[in-house]
Amino acid sequence: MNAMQEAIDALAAAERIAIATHVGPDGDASGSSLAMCLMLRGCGKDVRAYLRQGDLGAPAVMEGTGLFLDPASADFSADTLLCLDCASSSRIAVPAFRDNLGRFRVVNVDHHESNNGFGDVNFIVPDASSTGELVWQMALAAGWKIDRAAAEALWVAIVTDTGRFSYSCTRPSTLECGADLLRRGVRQDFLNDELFSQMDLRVMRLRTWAYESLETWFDGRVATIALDADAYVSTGCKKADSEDFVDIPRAVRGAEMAVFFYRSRPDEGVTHISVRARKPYSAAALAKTFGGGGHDLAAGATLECGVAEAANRVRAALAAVFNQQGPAQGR
Ligand SMILES: [Mn+2]
Repeated sequence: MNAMQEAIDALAAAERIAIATHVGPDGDASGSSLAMCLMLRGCGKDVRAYLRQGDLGAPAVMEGTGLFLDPASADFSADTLLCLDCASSSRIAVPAFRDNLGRFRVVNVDHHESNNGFGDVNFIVPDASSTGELVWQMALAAGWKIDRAAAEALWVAIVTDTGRFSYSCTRPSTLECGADLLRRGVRQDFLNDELFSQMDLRVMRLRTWAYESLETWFDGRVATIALDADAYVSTGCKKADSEDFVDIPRAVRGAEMAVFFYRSRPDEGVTHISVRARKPYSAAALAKTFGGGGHDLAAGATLECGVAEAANRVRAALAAVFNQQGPAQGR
């Protein structure tokens, strides 16, 4: 029997289902969790989905997020635990569940290549665009009713993980999924505007700090930004607010590699780097130099020093790659 059918059967056999996703939930995590909660309730199941309301961010616009329960209130009354978009059990955002997986039948649905198959039933498709697309496939195969609210939750999941159907993970099946969701009444203009075209003023203020810090190295082949704790403190922002800021240096035309240096709290004695690279350069190779990791296109690491020193070290490491010396360009 195939993995998807096994997962469907496990949910069909369940009476009481707890749904959990990863810490720091993104749109795929919250959207696939909400869609599953709505659809399985539609099948008459007793379903509890755990996700802190305060962690939702822009996806809070989805209809039905009031269903999400505080992870601190989670108990062990469910017979089945459905983990969504969760690459490892240590990432589960319900602390009580992490070390007690044995108390449930665990159904693990995910698209992370690194997923170690911690479930009793595992439906893992590494080249799927998103967990949301896998949930949609399950819904069609199982015959679960996808009402507009569920379709919109799946839309949020998929547009988040595919960058609005633009990243390389977008496949023909992803667009077929999008088309099917639109036919179910998804208000894509409203949702996309809420998710992508609006930003808190404090985050926009932090962005201006980031733009101010922009530098290019090696004749513009490397672009960087750097934010120290004072930028976060003075704008009232957190680390999570700057998750996509590496796209700022990456957007500099001619940049083959982009690096974002940041230290988000005054008491943090380290500097994080987020790295992006265009072929044939490898972000992971640079990150590994500093004990980090990731993929060729995107990687990260943490350096045991301040922001300025981190920039010096990274620049020295990149000098070997870009085979050039000399003073910084720009700035
Ligand atoms: Mn995902």
